[in-house]
Amino acid sequence: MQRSLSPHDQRLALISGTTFAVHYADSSTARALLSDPARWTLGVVGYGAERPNFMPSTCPFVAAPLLPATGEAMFEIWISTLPTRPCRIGPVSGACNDELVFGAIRLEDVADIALEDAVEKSYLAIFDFLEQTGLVEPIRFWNYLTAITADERGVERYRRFNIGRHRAFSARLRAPIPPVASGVGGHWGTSVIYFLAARDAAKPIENPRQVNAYEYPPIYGPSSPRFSRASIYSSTLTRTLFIAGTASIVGHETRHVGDLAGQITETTENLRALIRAADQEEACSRDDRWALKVYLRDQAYREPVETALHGMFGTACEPLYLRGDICRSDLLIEIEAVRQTIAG
Ligand code: 3EB
Repeated sequence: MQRSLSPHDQRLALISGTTFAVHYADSSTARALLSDPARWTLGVVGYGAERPNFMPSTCPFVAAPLLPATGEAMFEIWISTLPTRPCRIGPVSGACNDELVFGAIRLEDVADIALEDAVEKSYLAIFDFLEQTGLVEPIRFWNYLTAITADERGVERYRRFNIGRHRAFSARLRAPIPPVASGVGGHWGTSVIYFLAARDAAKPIENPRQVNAYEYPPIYGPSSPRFSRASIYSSTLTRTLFIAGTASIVGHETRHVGDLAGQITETTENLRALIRAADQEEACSRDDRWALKVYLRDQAYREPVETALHGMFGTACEPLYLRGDICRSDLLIEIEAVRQTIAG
């Protein structure tokens, strides 16, 4: 059951049409968003930026180890039209309203701790945080690791990451299907995990063109990657489609190795397939608001991706372009999306 909003909160939510939204913003837009009295902040992620001085110290902030592909510092801002309150439990900090919580943790990613142990410990802390906030259904995880495909004492770091995530999910995740996630490598600062969770669970959507990642064969590592590729989260006023894992994979195999144009086409096909699958579950409206985030192994890939996305989404959508290593070294790009529709 969803809790109903107070008349005041309902009015505020209706002004913006949603109870939450994500904005990808440069510094001046971020400053304006954060000072808007009709909006509260769930959390902010900085790309190529530490906490900016215009941000109140109570505002949850985490610096991602990924740099913007444009050079200029960028911010991912999770806004709420309902009042939020900061939450901090152990090493996890964030903010919540009555239906949604944002949280982030910096990994203890140091040489004398095996990555799988740091990841398992971090996820266990996240599950503790969810229990304490009472918003126990994880909706979306972002896993940003430094040197994601590098070797760590004979085992690739992404494989170690999967082992740790698998252990924690086996112990604590209640849902049979894992939530939507991103696993991307960065080149700067500290590994982080940040997330959204809610009172009510999202409905998983899978890509008919791809093997579910949590059912990958063991050639990709001893523990399969625990994530699903899309889900629909329905809240009081909004229906949100989360899409991830659109890299150039068909079945479970990488396609178009070394061929950027081929990978872009395959990625947009994966996006389309997930949108189709979602729309079979719930009809979409014309008032959709899209937020796209693009990971590029090389910032020179930006122009052709921009052209493809322009063709698909038009000019209404301004993607956030990041330099990020997709977790298989033969994958060149990945696109994730948030689509919000006002519930009828
Ligand atoms: C893939 O589809 C590409 O490990 O959380 C995409 C999204 C990928 C999330 C994760 C990995 C993850 O297998 C990589």
